[in-house]
Amino acid sequence: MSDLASLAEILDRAAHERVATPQLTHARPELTVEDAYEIQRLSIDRRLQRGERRVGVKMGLTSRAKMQQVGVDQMAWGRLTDKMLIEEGGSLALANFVHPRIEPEIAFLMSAPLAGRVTMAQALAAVAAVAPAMEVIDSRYENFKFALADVIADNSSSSGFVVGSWNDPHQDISNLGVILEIDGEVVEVGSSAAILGHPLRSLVAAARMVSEGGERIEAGDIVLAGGITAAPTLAKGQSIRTTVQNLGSVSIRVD
Ligand code: OOG
Ligand code: MG
Repeated sequence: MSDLASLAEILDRAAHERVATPQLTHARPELTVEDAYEIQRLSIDRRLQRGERRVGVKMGLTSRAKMQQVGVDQMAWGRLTDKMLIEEGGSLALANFVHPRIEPEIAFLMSAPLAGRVTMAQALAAVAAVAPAMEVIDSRYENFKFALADVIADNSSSSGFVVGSWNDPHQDISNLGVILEIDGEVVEVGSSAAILGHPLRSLVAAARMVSEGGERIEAGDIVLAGGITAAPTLAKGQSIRTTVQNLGSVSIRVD
């Protein structure tokens, strides 16, 4: 097994066994961003070999609130599989995660592939629908602490996501109010503008970054644009809801 494949196995096992692992860069400070994306690819390949199906991609660290929370100030992307999808209104079993957090997001459903350098208009033309969404992030690293290469290798912390009703994308989504409620109490407020000034910019960045990784966004893919606010830690018994102005709400329970 190659060196990067053995690091991929460590992360895959940490996710599978729900046991946090030391940051890779502690022992391997020389790991590059390129190495990290290769580790991510190899670790997701292990899941695909177990029968999971790729359903899209997620962008991360596209808002200042998120960058500040985790102390990493560059965008990263990750892969979404069908096993990570939580049914809207459904529940998440805390026992399946290490130390999960939740964040309000906006999801795009793609009607056409998107790759390389594209304009915002080209990106929009490839979108079938837009929805309120939430991502469950669950760093496989101890204390939820990581450097850029660590988090990329760890599929940008992605471990679950839930998508609300799909809406017509031909509307102004540049500055929609967003609230995150836990048990009916508002815990975070923000705007879709927190995502790079406009959520479509995240899709533009995703097209470029995924292409640099040798893949592309496909028709039928779901693309998560990135957390809008800081992400609170989940606890058993909570009811979580995100509402995005004009797009609707999406909710889950924590069991
Ligand atoms: C890194 C992943 C960030 C987002 O939406 O910004 C992310 C993390 O916070 O663990 O998913
Ligand atoms: Mg996210």
